[in-house]
Amino acid sequence: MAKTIIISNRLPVQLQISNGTISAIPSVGGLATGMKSVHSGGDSLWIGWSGLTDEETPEELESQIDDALAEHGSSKVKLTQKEVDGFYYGFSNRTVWPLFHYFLEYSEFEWESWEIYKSVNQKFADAILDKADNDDVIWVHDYQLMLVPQMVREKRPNVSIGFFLHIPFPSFEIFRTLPWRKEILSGLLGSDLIGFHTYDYERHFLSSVRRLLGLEVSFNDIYLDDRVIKVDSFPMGIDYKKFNEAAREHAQRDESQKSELQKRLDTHKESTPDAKFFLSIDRLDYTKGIAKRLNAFEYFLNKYPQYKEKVRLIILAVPSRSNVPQYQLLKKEIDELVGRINGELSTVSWTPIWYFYRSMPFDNLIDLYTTCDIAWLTPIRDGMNLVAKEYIATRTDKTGVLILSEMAGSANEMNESLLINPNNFEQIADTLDRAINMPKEEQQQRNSVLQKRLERYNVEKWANDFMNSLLNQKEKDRTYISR
Ligand code: ADQ
Repeated sequence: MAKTIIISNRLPVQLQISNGTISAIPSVGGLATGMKSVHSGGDSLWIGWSGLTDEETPEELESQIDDALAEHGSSKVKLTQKEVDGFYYGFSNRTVWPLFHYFLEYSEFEWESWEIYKSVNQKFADAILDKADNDDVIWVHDYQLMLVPQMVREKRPNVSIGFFLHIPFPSFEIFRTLPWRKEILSGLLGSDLIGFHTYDYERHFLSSVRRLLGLEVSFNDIYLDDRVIKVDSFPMGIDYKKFNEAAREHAQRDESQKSELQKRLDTHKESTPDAKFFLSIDRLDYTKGIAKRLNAFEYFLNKYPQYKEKVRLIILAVPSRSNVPQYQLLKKEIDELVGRINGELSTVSWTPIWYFYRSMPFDNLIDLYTTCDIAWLTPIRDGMNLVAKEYIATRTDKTGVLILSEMAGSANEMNESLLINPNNFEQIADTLDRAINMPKEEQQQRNSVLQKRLERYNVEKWANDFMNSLLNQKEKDRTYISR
C-alpha cells in the first residue's frame, strides 16, 4: 500500500533523556497539528532531525531513541554538530532566511556552508530513499530542504513529491543575487507540486523559473520535457477549534483556577478600567519588526500624550537562533530600547512596556490573547504569521482589534483587521488611536467575518487541500506523459 512520507528539518516530537531512559513528547506546534490528518495511522512516516546532534547522543541509547520515535511514526536523520552549524545556523539561517525576507545586507554567501547544505540535503534525501517505494507520496517542508525534491526524483522518478515553503519567496531582483539560484530552483523542480502561502510568492517563483532557467510556464504550470509541475498558493490556517475552545474554557474559570499571570492582568484592568493592553508576540527575529514597533510605540505616546498611564504594551519574544550574531545584536537592541523607553516614561504607578523574553505555556498564551484589547503585529516581512490568526480565534465575544502589517502573508486573508505599513510611524500612531476608540459593534462586525473565514480554512483543510492537489497533479502528469 502507498504510504505518505513527511519530511521537515525538525521532527514533530521532542526527545527527553532522563536517568538513562528516553521518551518522545509530541510537539504542539501548528505544523504538527495541521499534519495530524495526513500523519496518522500506520501508513505514514515523518522523517527529520531529532534535535540532538551525534555528539549529544549516547551510542548505547541509539536504538532506544529509534524505538521511541517509531512509536510516533517518526524516523531520525543523524546530524553532527558541524553539520547543524553549516546547514541550519549557516546556509539556512544566514543566507536563505535573510535573503528571502529581503534583508539582503544580512545575507552571507559562504561556499563552505553551501557545501554542507548540499550534503545535509542529500542525507535527508537518502533517508527518504531508504524508506520510499515507487508509488509513495512525499511532502517536503521548508527552506532548509530545497534540494531534496530533485535528489529524490533522480533515484525514484515515479514518486509523488510535494514541497511547501513556509517563508516568502522573494522577487526575482532579490533572488537573482544568490550565487546558487539555479541549483535551488532545480532542486525545487524535482517536485510535482510546489506550494506557497500567497499568490505573490507563487508569482515571484514562477518569474524566477522563467527568467533564470528559461522554462515554459503557462499560468501556474511549469513544463519540463517529461513532467508538468504545478505551482499554487495554500494559505496556512490554524487549529481554530483548539484556540477557540481554550478561550471559552478560560472565560469560565473562577478565581482559584486562574493562572498567576491572569490574576496580575485582572488586577491591572480593575485598577484602571479605561486602560488598554496592546499585545505583541513573536519569535525574537529581525524580520518581525520588534525594534521598530518599540520606536513606534514611543512615537505614538509622544503624539498622543493623553494615553500615557492608560496604555500598556506587552511584548512577548521567544528566544530563537541565539547562535547567529544578528539575533544576539537584536536581543541587545531590544533590551536597551525597552530599558530606555521604560526609564524615560514610567511613573510610580505605570510601566509602559512589559517585556517577556521566553517561550510561554499554551495556557498563558491564551491568558494574553483573551485579555489584551489590541493585538499589534508589525513584521517587516513574514511568510504568513499565525499569531494574528490565533488572536482572532480566541476572541469569543468577538471584541478586540487586530493591527497587522501589510507585509505579513496573513494580511491577504485578514482585510477586516487594521492594516498598516510597519515603516510608517505616523500611520501606526493614528491606527493605535483608532483601535483604542473603535466602537464595540465595529470590532464585533470585523471579527465575526474573520472568525468565520479562519474556522472554515483551518490547518487541517490546508493540509488536505495540499495533499489532494498533489494527488491530482500526479494524475495530470500521467496524462501528459502518455500523450
Ligand atoms: P514563525 O516565524 O515561527 O513561523 P508564526 O507564524 O507567527 O511565526 O508562528 C509562531 C508560533 O509560535 C505561533 O503558533 C505562536 O502561538 C507560537 N508562539 C509565539 N510566541 C510564543 C511564546 N512566547 N510562547 C509560546 N509560543 C509562542 C514560520 C514563518 C511564518 C509562518 C509559519 C507557518 O516565519 O511566517 O506563518 O512558519 O508556516
